[in-house]
Amino acid sequence: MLGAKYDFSRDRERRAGIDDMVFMSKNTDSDISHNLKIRFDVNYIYTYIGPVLIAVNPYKNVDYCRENHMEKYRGATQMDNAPHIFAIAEDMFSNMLIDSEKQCVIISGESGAGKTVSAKFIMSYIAEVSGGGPNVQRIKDVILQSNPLLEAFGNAKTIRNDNSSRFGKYVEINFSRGGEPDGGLISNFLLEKSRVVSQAENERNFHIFYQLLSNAEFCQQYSLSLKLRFQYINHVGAIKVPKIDDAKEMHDTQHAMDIIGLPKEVQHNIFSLLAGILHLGNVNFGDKNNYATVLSEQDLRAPCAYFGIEVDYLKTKLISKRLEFKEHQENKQVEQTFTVHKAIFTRDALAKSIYSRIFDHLIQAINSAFQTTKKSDLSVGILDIYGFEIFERNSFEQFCINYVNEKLQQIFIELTLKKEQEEYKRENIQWTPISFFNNIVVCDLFEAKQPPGMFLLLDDICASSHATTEKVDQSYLHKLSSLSNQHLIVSPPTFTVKHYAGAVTYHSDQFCEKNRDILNIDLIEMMQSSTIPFVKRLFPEQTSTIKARPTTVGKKISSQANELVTKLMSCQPHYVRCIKPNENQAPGEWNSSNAIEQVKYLGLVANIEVRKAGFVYRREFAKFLSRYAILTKQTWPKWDGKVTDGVMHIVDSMHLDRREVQLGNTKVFIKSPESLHVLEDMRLRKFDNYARIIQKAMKRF
Ligand code: AD9
Ligand code: MG
Repeated sequence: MLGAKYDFSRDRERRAGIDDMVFMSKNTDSDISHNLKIRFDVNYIYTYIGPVLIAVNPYKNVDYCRENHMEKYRGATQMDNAPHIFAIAEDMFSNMLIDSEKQCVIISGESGAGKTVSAKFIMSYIAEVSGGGPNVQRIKDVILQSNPLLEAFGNAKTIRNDNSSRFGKYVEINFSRGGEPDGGLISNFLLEKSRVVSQAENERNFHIFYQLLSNAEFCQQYSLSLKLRFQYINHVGAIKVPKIDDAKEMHDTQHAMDIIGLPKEVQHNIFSLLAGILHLGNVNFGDKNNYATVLSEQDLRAPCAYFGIEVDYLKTKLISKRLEFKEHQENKQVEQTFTVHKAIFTRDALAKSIYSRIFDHLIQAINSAFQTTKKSDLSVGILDIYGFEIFERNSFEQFCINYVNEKLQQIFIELTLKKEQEEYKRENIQWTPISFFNNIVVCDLFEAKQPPGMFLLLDDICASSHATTEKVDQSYLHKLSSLSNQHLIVSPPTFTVKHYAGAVTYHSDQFCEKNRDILNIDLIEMMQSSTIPFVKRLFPEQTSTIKARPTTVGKKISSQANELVTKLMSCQPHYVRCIKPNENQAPGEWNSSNAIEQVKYLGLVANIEVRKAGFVYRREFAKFLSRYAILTKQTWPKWDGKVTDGVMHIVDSMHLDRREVQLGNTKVFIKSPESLHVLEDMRLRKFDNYARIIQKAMKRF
């Protein structure tokens, strides 16, 4: 059903509200929210602003997102159907093939707004419509099965979302010239590993722990039981989540591990390390004259067995570390015993490190299952990261997460608002400028080099200070107050950043510890002494070459975010902006003030205005010509004259209003979607005719 023309009477959803908000007569924040509500009330969640898709979370399964609805979008243009996530996926896939351009989709919205679900719809659609063959099917399986696997280890129940992503990921799927997936790459960002050792009230640890505990066989094998009190999971009272079937998900996780190609032995290694982490969390410390002691040696047995290390080794290294010094020109060593606070910190650092290394191992395993060897210039990238977060108490994790969201908003502004306007200027197109809030000032506040932004100031403090952590965090606040920036207010012990999505107050305690994030060398060496080869492999570093000033979390996240920006900027971008209709994860409930708030900070009004005043379509002359060459005899298969004459020949032959089209210096601009529709429609019809002629000709042979 190539390019089936949209049938108005068939889709009742199209009768409600306006499906491209560029055509609304009034477009304040509340008009936009109202239009989304009207559609939501008739159970339709998708709406466009030009090419940008707004997706409202329905908190229930809707029939038009099922697989059997994909066919309708295949080969169709955005205008052929009601707005849909599959139309965005189709657009990416077909643009990639037709224009030979890399594509990416940036999915944004606050926690629980539906980003991960949207990302999965896009992946499923692309897997469904792209080419076949056994090896291709294997790649598709890896793409699809990477989701349950990474969600088991990287998602958790938070108060905002029962399945909240606690890491960010960018999935690139590479294609052959014929449109068959032939590899891929997943990049991950900043797993919130502090969750392994503690969670806020009514939140859970990562799903995988509960999945393990839900399985009787595993419980027996790894000495686990829900009745046992594991400090790393049970102290906040959110063990079972009504909507999550941990036992079933354990099954899915194992299936995904099989598909990714993780050998059973490695799966066993991973599960026993997870059990080891839970048991490690139950090792407690006593205080003897301000020095820590391990309370019960018995508690060390289980973690040591699962980590493959000696009980005495762990016992010593949880409560002390080796100090090297020079005396009379000689190198000497002593064991320095920790306080109870430091011993707990050390135990937790070990647990977090093992967990995050397992997570990285899974990412590597997925990437090697993709077996990408060649660099591809045809790819589709899908960005799904944790959404903007405002909790009652916000710490370093929210600081990093919100920074990344700030960067994504910046790309959106750069590409859809600023770039668009700059392009009109550069191309000499007639145009009325629109004003909008540019959050680059907030990005600079985080990552500027000169004068140093908040990340660099934190690094300086971390590197220079040997004082107690409390003092360090205080001096960070002091340094922050020296920054004069209207988006930052310091009021110890907190500071507030005015983000594009609202003001967030951060508690500075543990900022330094969390930013340093180093595992002491003794612990690395201890893990390297493991009798289990897999454990050794997780700790491959040469301890003798570990730098004096290792990379901090802040440095890592800002360089990752900037690399990501560069990558995204090299693709043709698509956007899905997700909106959460209520705070209760409830179907059918619309909270207007929340929705208006999101519409406001997503900048949808400016988005509509820029779009309205601008042009829905722009392409380099040659690309336009090659896409629509089939429309006229003179341009098909090749136009011999000047490229702009060829463009205008097509425009005139299709009887487009000349006021609809402007030729810039290098690109052709088309004002309204209707004109574009005429071109697309004709193009598909011609291809259909062609296909029929070829089919007929084939039959004759
Ligand atoms: V977070 O930043 O990772 O905390 P997301 O990813 O934005 O967040 P997610 O996609 O996980 O949110 O959606 C939250 C829940 O809403 C899902 O688990 C689904 O139960 C529900 N949801 C979201 N979108 C849809 C949808 N299109 N159809 C059905 C949906 N349910
Ligand atoms: Mg998510």
